[in-house]
Order: sequence, then structure tokens, then C-alpha cells
Amino acid sequence: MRAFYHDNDPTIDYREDHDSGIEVSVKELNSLGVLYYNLETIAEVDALAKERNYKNKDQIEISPTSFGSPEALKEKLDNFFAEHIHEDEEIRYIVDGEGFFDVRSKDDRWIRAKLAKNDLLILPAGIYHRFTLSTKNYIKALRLFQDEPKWIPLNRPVDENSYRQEYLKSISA
Ligand code: KMT
Ligand code: NI
Repeated sequence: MRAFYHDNDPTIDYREDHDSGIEVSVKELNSLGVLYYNLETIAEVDALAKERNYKNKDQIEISPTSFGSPEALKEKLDNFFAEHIHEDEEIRYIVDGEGFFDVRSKDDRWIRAKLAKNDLLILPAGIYHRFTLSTKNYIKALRLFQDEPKWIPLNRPVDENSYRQEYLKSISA
């Protein structure tokens, strides 16, 4: 995993790294409520899941042939890349491939976490974020959840949302 400020260059394909060269530490991610782990085995993932009361998991694979048609794939990718929040934690463990999770800094800039195999990221409920594939066009990831999958994206702006409000409170403490 490498985290850095996004360069915000609209002339470069969005699947490129967009690395501004300004690195972001795990400590800085933690101050946004974002947790990062590097786990070698599924047993370690299962242990973490148990600790956080996650009872279920599924696997998502995204490649140019996923989701049936190119149109269906594009719709999925567009949804992932639209800035949004969830009312639940978003936990992703990368099994293979790579991808970018972008989260908003306290001053509303994009911080990009480039995740590859064995990286696990936890995004707290209420944080504005988005996801994209890299130019490798391939990721296989585990998604963990407590009961029913509740990953309905609520697109920005949802500033009045109570989970958003709670999140802002949690990072200002
Ligand atoms: C999300 O909610 O943004 C996603 O699930 C992205 C795909 S997980 C690799
Ligand atoms: Ni999301």
C-alpha cells in the first residue's frame, strides 16, 4: 500500500496513479478513521473479522469481462467512482490485482490509497470516498459485513446524513 495526495490532473486517464509525490502516512489515514493492515493469510482476515463482529464475507472480482456486458461493467465502475458515503464500515481485503481507494482529507482533498495483494483497508461509515481500478484493470477482493450487506452508496452531497455527522464528530475529537 502506498498512500499519497491525488494530483487532480484531469488530462490523465483516471486509472493512472495520479501520484502528486506527497506521501500520506498510515498515521494520517488513522486520523481520518481509516485503518490499514497487511495480512498474509485468510486466517488473519477471519480473526480480524471476528474481532470486529463481522459474520459474513463475499468475494468481488472486477475485470473487463465482469458483470456480463461492457455497459454493465461501466455502470458499476461509474458508481464506484462517484463520490459517496455508506452508513456502515467498508472493509476490503485484496486477494489479487490492485485498485485505488480515494478518501477525503480533513481539508477536502483526495488522498489515494493504492492497494495490492494482502492489503486490507477499513473505511469508517460516513467518510466521503470512491474506488477505481488501475490500468491493470483487475482486482479480486473480499468484502466483509456484519449481517446483511448494507453497502448502498449515498452520493455526495449528503452532509446532513446522521452517519456523516457522526463521522465528522469522531474525527474532530
Ligand atoms: C465500493 O464500495 O466502492 C466497492 O466495493 C469497490 C469495489 S471493491 C474492490
Ligand atoms: Ni464505497
